[in-house]
Amino acid sequence: MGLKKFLDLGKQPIANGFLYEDDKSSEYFFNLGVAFDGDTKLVTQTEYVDGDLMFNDDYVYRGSMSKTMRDHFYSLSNYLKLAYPESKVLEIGSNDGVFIKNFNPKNTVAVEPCGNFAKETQELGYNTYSEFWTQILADKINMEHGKQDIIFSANCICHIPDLDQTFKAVESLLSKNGVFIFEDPSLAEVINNNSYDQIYDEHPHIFSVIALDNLLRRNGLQITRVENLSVHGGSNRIFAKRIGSKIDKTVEQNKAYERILGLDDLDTFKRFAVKVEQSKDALVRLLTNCKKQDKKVIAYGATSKSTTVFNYCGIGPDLIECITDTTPEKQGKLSPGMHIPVVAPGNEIDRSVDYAYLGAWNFISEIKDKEQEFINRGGKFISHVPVVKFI
Ligand code: DWN
Repeated sequence: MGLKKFLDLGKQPIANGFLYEDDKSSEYFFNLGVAFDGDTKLVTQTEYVDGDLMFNDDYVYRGSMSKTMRDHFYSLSNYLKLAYPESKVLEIGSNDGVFIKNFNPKNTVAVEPCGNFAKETQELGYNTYSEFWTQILADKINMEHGKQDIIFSANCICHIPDLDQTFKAVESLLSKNGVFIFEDPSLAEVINNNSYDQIYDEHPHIFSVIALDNLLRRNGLQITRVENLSVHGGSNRIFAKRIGSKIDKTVEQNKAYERILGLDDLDTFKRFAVKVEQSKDALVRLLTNCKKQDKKVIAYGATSKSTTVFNYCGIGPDLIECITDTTPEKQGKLSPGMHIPVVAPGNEIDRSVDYAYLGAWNFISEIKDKEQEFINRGGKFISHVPVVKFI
């Protein structure tokens, strides 16, 4: 059956390519098409962006910027230390160390292609390889540090175009009873929430458990457990081991649920594409009405996700005045493609703001807790997930 394109999100920039005024003329764009592979059931992009354009020494996304994610990785680390004591731990895509910092550097290896973040963990004493994950790197780590008992990766495996090479390299570096644990956004939740904004250059694939098991199995691994997580709008934590290991019931439960949703069927994605277009129309209509009523609208969280939404919907500074974001590396720059100014948030949302579009809708509880004053004075959030609405 091969690859069938079902969605066109148009011309898109590098999702984390925040830029200065002077850089506008050299901004890079690509066509964001999304397809279904009838053979493996993988949802993937029609064109992959070169890794060096996205993950380099200027990378700006810091995993440690939200309390939700700091807590998430802290509790996972505690669990892993108890469940797999004395293990050698390798992390693929260690970012600013938000996960690996919970471990003793002695028994860890970190892999992070973005040099700015690799330097941070290296300086803290963690063996950090500032390279992309490849078989060559896995062989080098094997020579220098030996086989690994836990290979962990959060929000990174779905960033890598070549999954066969990725999984083969993992399999080659795992110790005999080693476990590969990785978490990424769940395709089931993307379909349930109409969260098409999970798709951008850095996410060449959105994984179902069905597709992952097909891909892992042809590379000597199989899924042994699946945990459904609430983070990042709904993610799956996949536990994989060598073929022949014990499989628990969560694997078949998740696959059965995905079959009910139709994640193994192209028609499901064709229906999703129609809903995505309806979401775009509704969001533009709502923001245009706000503008007509002279309301001040900002965005909250200069996310990769909002890059997809703003560029797909054609939302620029005429509809959204600015974006607030806590990440120092994004502040003072313009958002990719649509060039909305990114500013540092004050202690609370400015009193002149009527509405705040939630670029970081995945952190809604944390944000609501912080922004009680805005809510109490009648300020409203806007989200397109799962449907366009005021909150
Ligand atoms: O996989 C990826 C995920 C995990 O993170 C990457 N490819 C890139 C990135 O995607 P994102 O930018 O959509 O992620 P977040 O975690 O939704 O980004 C939240 C943004 O919002 C950060 O820039 C921090 C900011 N923020 C804020 O300004 N105030 C977040 C919170 C909670 C806040 O209160």
